[in-house]
Amino acid sequence: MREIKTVLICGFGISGQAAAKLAIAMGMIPVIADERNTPDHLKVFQELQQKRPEAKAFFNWNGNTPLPPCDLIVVSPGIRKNSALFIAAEKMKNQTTTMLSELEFALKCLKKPFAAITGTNGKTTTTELTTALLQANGVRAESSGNIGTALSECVLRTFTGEIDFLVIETSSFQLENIQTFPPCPAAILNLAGDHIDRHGSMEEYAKTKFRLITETMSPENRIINTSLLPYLKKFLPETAVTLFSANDPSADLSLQNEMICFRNKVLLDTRTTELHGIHNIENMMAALALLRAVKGEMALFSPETAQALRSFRSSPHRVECFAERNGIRYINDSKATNPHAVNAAVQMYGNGKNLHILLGGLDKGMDFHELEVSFPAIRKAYLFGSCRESLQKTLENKVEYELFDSFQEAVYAACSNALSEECVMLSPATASMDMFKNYAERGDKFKEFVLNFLNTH
Ligand code: UMA
Repeated sequence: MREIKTVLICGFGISGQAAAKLAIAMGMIPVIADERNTPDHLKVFQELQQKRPEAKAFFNWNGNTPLPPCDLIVVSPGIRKNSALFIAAEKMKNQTTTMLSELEFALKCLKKPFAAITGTNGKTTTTELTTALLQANGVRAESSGNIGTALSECVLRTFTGEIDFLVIETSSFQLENIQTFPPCPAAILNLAGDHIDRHGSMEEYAKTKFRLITETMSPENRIINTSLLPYLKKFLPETAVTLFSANDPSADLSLQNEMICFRNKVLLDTRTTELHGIHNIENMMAALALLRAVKGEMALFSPETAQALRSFRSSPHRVECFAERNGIRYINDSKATNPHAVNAAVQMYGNGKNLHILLGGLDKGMDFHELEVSFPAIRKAYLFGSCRESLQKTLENKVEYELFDSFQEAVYAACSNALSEECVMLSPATASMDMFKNYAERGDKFKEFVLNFLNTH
């Protein structure tokens, strides 16, 4: 990177705080702008100032205070292009001041190899699984990015020699401001309607995700699900890729008689793993394709790989069956923030009309009609959150439903109505931020309310 003295960091959440620490480690002076001011912001900023007294912060920034000149602008992923902060930062761009997303800034500072994963659903599981497979094959790998630890934070840890390889979960928000993603083993898992409010259309959203795959990469490094071939044809025609699919027997990684195969050679009996459902089989295939890209084909067949796949458990909040009482199963799928993810969970647990499903949250402008394939499995839907009325319109005359102002009341109602052989499932189809800090807090609250109910009834 050319010599940079001052870096303006827009947004001081997980990404901005990590980017500021990385900037100091790179010898730069961070200047922070954030439209909020919290005790955490102040505490972290004071720690930064101890290391770099020239650091400055503009908290509660509201557009009235001019931002000081800088050599580089680093933007956090949550900052939209139409926000006051983004617009002000963009005006500062000129021949000597460039603008990078936090992810791109961190990538420019990274000197170790890495792989990247994107898609609408399954990113976190595939990222964790790829890391586990690489670790099992002797690579000191770590997961980072949208998964919750900013890439800048992990890049800092590569400086101390703790990590040799990064597996990066990348979101469309993080890819939006990246012009060219550096070539690396990269997988696009699937694409379904999500974040359309931010990207404007499905086509724009897909285009953003496809920034991960470039012409300069080798076919082993370009990994996509067969279902994405129409997008590939549109964005990168005539480009060879590695394909994976549970529904396409001709894909490089395919499913045959419940066995994951690589070009017809059996790799794994899916019944011996703890990851259930077609979506998880495809997550395993993508992780295996990434392992092949990093360590070569032999690694696919190593006993360590098979052992790592069998012992892998996904993290909480992803179709997590956390309680079973009187024949009723309780499933926390708070991570399902779009209809495509809900449909995958319903495919796993739906059996006749057996689901009491909690749906609702923040409206991201998505099309809930995609949920219709799940309707036959729903006994009753419990609608909560700010998008409950748009969900109501989709369900009207098709599925029994009830509207709730309080999340706790919705959970209690589902628990009281469920009978033996049925499931109470939180698989909300949308983001949590209207009522909760994040999907993890929503999932934790769901589990707390269910367990309270079970202990008192
Ligand atoms: N802020 C402003 N002005 C704005 C918007 C935000 O000042 O217009 C400030 C806020 O006051 C806050 C900070 O910016 O202090 C927040 O920045 P941010 O929204 O970029 O969030 P981070 O805390 O940096 O977390 C981000 C990702 N969040 C988003 O993309 C919204 C986290 O993904 C990610 O784990 C983290 O970086 C580390 O890489 C979360 C997410 O919801 C889990 N991702 C979406 C998803 O998975 O669907 C994309």
